[in-house]
Amino acid sequence: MNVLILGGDGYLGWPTAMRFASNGHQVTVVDNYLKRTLAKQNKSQALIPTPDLLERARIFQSLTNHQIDVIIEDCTNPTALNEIVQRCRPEVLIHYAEQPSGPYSMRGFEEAQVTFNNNIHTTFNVIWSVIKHAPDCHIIKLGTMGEYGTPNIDIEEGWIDIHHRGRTDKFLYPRQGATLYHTTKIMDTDLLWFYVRTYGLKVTDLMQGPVYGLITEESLLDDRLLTNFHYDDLFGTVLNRFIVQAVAGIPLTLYGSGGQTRGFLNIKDTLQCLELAAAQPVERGDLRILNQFTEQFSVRQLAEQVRTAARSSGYQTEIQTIKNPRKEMDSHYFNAAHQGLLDMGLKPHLLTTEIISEMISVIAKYQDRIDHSKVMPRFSYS
Ligand code: USQ
Repeated sequence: MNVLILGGDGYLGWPTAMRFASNGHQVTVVDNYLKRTLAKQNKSQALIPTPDLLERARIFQSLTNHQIDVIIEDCTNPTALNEIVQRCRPEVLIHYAEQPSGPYSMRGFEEAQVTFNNNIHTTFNVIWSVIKHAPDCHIIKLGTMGEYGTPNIDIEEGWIDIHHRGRTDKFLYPRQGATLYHTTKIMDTDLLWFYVRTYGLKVTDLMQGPVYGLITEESLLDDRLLTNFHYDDLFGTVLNRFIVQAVAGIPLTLYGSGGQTRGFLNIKDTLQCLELAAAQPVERGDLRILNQFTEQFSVRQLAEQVRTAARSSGYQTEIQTIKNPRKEMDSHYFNAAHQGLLDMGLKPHLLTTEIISEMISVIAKYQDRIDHSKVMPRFSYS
């Protein structure tokens, strides 16, 4: 397949590019280094030094003979994106090119504006470039479980039947994000659904939970192929943060009561999900929504699991409850369906002491680079 990956420099984009190239697909990645730039501006650089995309593609090719074409471009520029899609004529377009941090999007006007402009304009441009130049292309869009929020009822997989005054219809499941970032993802889904209905696009929207991990089959070839791994308060996801904290001897930062429950998955399973979605495309005029996680935990359960694993690896880890810097429910009902990807063939890598210990051993190699000043929340909007 001819696969175009937008956001190919990111935490998920680069491992996805390597996986699709390893599987023999023709892969082009596009990125404008927005995340690297924001991370630098916010003193939130990744733990592991990662060469730029051109260099990583060169290293990957020298080790595997698989080519990844790199384009440095801003997807909010419609002319540029149009040209790329016209030239590549992708059969699959994977859209990761978004500002991915909830806390960053809540920091102030400028951060909100960057998030809003980047995410909404990129999705809009993706839609129009596909309509114009590759109408049969399957768009795979990374959404988030946070689009649903934490409602006091079961979360379905994208859709819900509503019975009202004796009549029934099917609608998008109600959504309510807890940050502007999550809200932009809701707006993306609305845009995609509108254009699927009116122009017959082919779209899979993946509602992904927080991802953890950094090891993939391809990263094992060379540490320079490891992903951009963040552990700071803005760009680090919770389990990745806890593991870095354990290695650095910092008590695990449990926000509030720690009852926040989410659906989590290993980065290895993100790659599997993308492979499955691409191999099983939808028909024109279909919006398929899949809930992309493998198991749900409260953050307190996660902290306890990390503490146990870290202690077995010789780290004297403690858990510290701190005032929640975010505005979110930290004690709530959460029960989300996630059968779709399992039915498509997903074989989950569940969270075990071994998986945490494996992560600890990679992170320990870089422990001198852990900057303690980036770990505690640097601002609050609660
Ligand atoms: N949390 C802590 N301690 C920490 C960091 C986080 O208790 O040190 C808590 C947060 O308060 C939150 C939960 O852990 O309740 C998850 O936080 P997170 O930073 O791992 O995840 P979140 O901000 O929701 O965003 C991440 C990704 C985002 C993705 C989302 C999926 O950054 O791109 O869309 O996970 S989901 O959470 O399902 O919306």
